[in-house]
Amino acid sequence: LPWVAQADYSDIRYETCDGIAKITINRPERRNAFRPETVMQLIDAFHLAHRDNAVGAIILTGEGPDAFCAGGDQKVRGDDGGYHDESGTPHLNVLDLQMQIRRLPKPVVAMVAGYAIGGGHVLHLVCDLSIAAENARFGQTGPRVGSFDAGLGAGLMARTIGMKRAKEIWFLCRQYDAAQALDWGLVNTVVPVEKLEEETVAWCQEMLRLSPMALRMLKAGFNADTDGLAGIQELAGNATGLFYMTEEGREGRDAWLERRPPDFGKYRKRP
Ligand code: 2NE
Repeated sequence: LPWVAQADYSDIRYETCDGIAKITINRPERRNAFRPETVMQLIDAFHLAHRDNAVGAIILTGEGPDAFCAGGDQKVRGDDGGYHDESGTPHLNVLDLQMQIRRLPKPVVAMVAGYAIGGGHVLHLVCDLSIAAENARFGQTGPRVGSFDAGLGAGLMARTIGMKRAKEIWFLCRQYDAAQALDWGLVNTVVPVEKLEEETVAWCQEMLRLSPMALRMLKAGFNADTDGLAGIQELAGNATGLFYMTEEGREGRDAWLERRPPDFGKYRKRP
């Protein structure tokens, strides 16, 4: 697609075209590992895609054929409980990014070539769909490099592929190829690397032809139990939005504005 750059970032690219936003982690010299600045820029770009009425589907990917993302940048990991940004402040905020992807009411598709490892593997996991190239390799390394994601990284993985497989991935820190990932239901499809973007865009275009409200409600519904009350809140907020579009919902507002008692008696008590 003729992508159009929409913002200027150091660590990522944010582009749009025909209703699709593409967010690319652009640190190929570090296998697209993220540092605090990368995560802040990703949060900013996802916010742009969220707010853009013209965007109906979002692709998350990494620059180049070698890596989707190799997780947290171990070269800026400090001794004081975080990854250091350029000012020396320890933080990472990648868990905020994970939740942002889940709460964002539009489908997010991971487009994975090469390594999706560590925190990078969790990023593809939290996306709604994952399209993998034949050269994709998946895995966690936390227990080897002195880290872990016992939140969505563990729990959502178990819900996605089953408890035994999720424990194997985390407890053994092996790498898995694209065929294995497909067999386990960790990705939706596998295509040759040169077809990866074409296929991912085709999936996005297929979703763009469907009802955005239906997709929004379904995404909130799929996430609701895993996200607990916050997940129900997302689903409930969408339901309130739909209720506001009904005559019954408007009657309450209008009655209050007109300083009269509301007349809800005229609305059906549906079976
Ligand atoms: C990804 C992998 C398997 C690729 O291997 P290979 O052989 O293709 O490349 P190589 O030579 O290892 O890496 C290429 C360059 O990228 C850097 C490397 O250091 C190297 O640069 P030079 O040293 O030659 O200049 N690079 C790769 N990954 C990096 C990283 N994560 N941080 C900084 N630089 C990195 C192989 O590179 C690999 O195993 N990478 C490490 C994967 C890893 O352990 N990630 C962190 C997991 S912990 C995490 O992400 C996390 C979490 O557990 C909880 C919360 C938040 C984050």
